[in-house]
Amino acid sequence: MKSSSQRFVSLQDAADTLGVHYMTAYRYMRHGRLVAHKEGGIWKVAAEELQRFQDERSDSKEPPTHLVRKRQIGRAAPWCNRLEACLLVGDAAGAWSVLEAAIDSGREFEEVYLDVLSPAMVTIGERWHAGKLDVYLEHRATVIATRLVARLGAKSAHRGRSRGTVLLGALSGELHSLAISILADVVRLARFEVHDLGADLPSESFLSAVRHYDEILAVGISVNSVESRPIVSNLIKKLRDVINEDVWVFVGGRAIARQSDAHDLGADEWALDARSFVASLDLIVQTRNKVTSNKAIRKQGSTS
Ligand code: B12
Repeated sequence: MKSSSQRFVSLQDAADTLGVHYMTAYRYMRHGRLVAHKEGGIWKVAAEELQRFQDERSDSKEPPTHLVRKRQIGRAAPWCNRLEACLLVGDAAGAWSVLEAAIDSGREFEEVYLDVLSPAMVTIGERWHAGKLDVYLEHRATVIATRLVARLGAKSAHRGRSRGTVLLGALSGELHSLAISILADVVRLARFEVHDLGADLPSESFLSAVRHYDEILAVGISVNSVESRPIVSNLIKKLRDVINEDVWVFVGGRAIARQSDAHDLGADEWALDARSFVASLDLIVQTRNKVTSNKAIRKQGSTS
């Protein structure tokens, strides 16, 4: 609860005080470690809260990011293990009950997608890859997971003003549509309007879709096999002719390991996973809002 006597600083100032990048402070906030609220489109942190965060950090030396992530997944691990067991025996009803129980126990939808369902699929994939699972077991698990995503999407959907339109898809030869659906839902949870074009889409159809929508904020292309890179790079070249300069082109997926891979393909940005993708989209929106309000202030100044 805010009280009028409290002093607030912007998230950027909080990041400077903590000696971290803005995006890091932003992640602290998104993960609930630093409490902030939005005021006039800008994230604000109470001075007291910043002090508490600093004290906590100096008590326990900040763990490296990969440990923080492990700890989060750790919280969801029991659900993830139970879900994986249901997926492996083809128990669709049991799998849904696990997700419902995780939600009832207070797990956020984002956690359910990313720390319960996704790691269960990753482990199943690893075991299949290692030859420890027959391929039909992986296929059956994927079919159930796809149905779970449909149910989760319906349960977590919210109405309200969209913060921007995002188009997601993968090109011909790329079959990993489940990853795109999960990504799409997590981005929707952050109040963006997402058009999920699915996988295995011919480049020309991808371009038609992009032409169809007005005012796109970002286009995201999922790339899981290295062989797809040439057609992705080709598509991005063509995309530049049909989108405005301020539309962001992202690539992600298992065949894109770093930012330089994205730049080599002609994309503007890369995101490792759904959380960092949402963080980047948030930043884009924030920067746009800032520019728009600065313009408005300048306009007001020149007319008064
Ligand atoms: C299910 C599955 C399939 C299904 C897909 C069905 C479907 N409808 O999606 C089927 C059976 C078709 C399949 C086929 C293949 N698969 Co497969 N598959 C998987 C599996 C088990 C799960 C995928 C999944 O949904 N994961 C959960 C999602 C949420 O995680 P994610 O993929 O990492 O996605 C996140 C990020 O990558 C990122 N992201 C993804 N796209 C984008 C896009 C943008 C713009 C951004 C910003 C971020 C982003 O955000 C997502 C959410 O956080 C994975 C195992 C794994 N480790 O994931 C293997 C896996 C992806 N497959 C693999 C392979 C090798 C194959 C095959 C080549 C196997 C074969 N020999 O036939 C074929 C290729 C088919 C093709 N041409 O595309 C490898 C990929 C290896 C690599 N590139 O590193 C994996 C990792 C298995 C393994 N351990 O080896 N597969």
